[in-house]
Amino acid sequence: MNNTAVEHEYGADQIQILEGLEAVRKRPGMYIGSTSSRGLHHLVYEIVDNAVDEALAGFCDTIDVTINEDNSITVIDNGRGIPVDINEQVGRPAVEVVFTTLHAGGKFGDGNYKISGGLHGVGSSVVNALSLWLEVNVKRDGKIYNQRYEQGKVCYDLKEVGKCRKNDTGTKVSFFPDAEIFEKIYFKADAIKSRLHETAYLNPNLTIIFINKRVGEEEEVTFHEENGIKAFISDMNKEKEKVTDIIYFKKEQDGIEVEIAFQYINDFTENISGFCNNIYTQEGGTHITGFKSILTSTINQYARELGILKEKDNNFTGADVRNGLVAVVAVKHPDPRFEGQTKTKLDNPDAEKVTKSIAGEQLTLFFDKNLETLKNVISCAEKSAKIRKAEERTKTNLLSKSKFSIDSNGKLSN
Ligand code: 28F
Repeated sequence: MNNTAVEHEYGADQIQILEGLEAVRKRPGMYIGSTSSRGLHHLVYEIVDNAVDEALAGFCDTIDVTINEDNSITVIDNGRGIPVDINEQVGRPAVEVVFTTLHAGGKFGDGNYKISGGLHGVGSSVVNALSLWLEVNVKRDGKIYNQRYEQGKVCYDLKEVGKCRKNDTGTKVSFFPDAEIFEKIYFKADAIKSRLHETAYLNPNLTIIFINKRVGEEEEVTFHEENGIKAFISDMNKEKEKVTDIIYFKKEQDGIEVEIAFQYINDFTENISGFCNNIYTQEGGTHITGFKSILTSTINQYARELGILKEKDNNFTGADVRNGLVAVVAVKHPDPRFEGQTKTKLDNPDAEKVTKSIAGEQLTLFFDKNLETLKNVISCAEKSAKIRKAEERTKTNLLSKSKFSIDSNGKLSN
């Protein structure tokens, strides 16, 4: 068996494949955002997300993530194992196609992987292209298969390296990032742990084991969060003075699932974290907009019904209503679109519509039955409105007392 990429002979299909991965190495930023430490860690999350997809499909419940002593990464899942049969189109084993073809892996449109993330929609082949070496082991049908790649190139054909019990299945991927590509190749244990913990909150059925084998940093941590995003909120607010209990609901409509947990705390802050298909949407998007707008209108409506807002009063602003709010909004969408600077802003209009519809219904159901909680939420908004109005008055006073004013362009002038 030849063990070097150089000696491998390529057919026309393989050459096309290589050109695909070569494109990834030429412009890595297009596929993983950047070649900074952030992009480096993206490699780990890309592989973990594939394992999470297998869990979402219902075939895997445990994922191991190891930083090895040499700073390589190993991710293991106990799913079905990536198929090893020959792909008819390419004439190569499916697993090889997954690692050597850009966009292979059936992330979209094959029914199986309906709710996978696909932030950059790239997956295993991109990690392979950007790794000095990558090895995959598949346990399937009582056999253990192995293949190795270097800088994306096949080192040897997929080979059987052992036997296992027929019901023992899964995928193991190890890789070492390519220092030619990345500014730094040192993995930060804390960053990985925190992302894995987040993944555990979002997938309550999953157990994720983090192992660090680097000398002097040895540790093993298990993440399993049976209470899902409720536990996420509860942990975030651990040290805070709570104004309400945690309010939680999860519902599906038009093929879109909306899961929301929130709690008010006695703080002049707002903290809303959005996720789509397990991906943190740093720049927000339609799911967040939908939740914010329905929360604002719902609270204003109640405040009027209760006579807390009088006819002459203005509505609470969105910021008033979110004063003290800590929330997680997690949606599952069959075909997510991301936009924005870092492609972390959900763009699907139907996500806004469905979030509004579900949250509107569930908020009303909840507040109708929990008047005390409602009153506490409204008093958070009142506090914010009071401060806001005082600030507005101060501003007006300053302006009228001085010879300055705001001109039609919104600029301070005299
Ligand atoms: C450590 C990282 O990547 N796990 C994965 C699977 C399982 C299947 C799959 C993956 C089928 C043909 C594309 C198995 N059996 N962990 C992982 N587990 N991919 S990735 O299928 C990929 C498609 O080519 C799988 C039946 N269907 C799917």
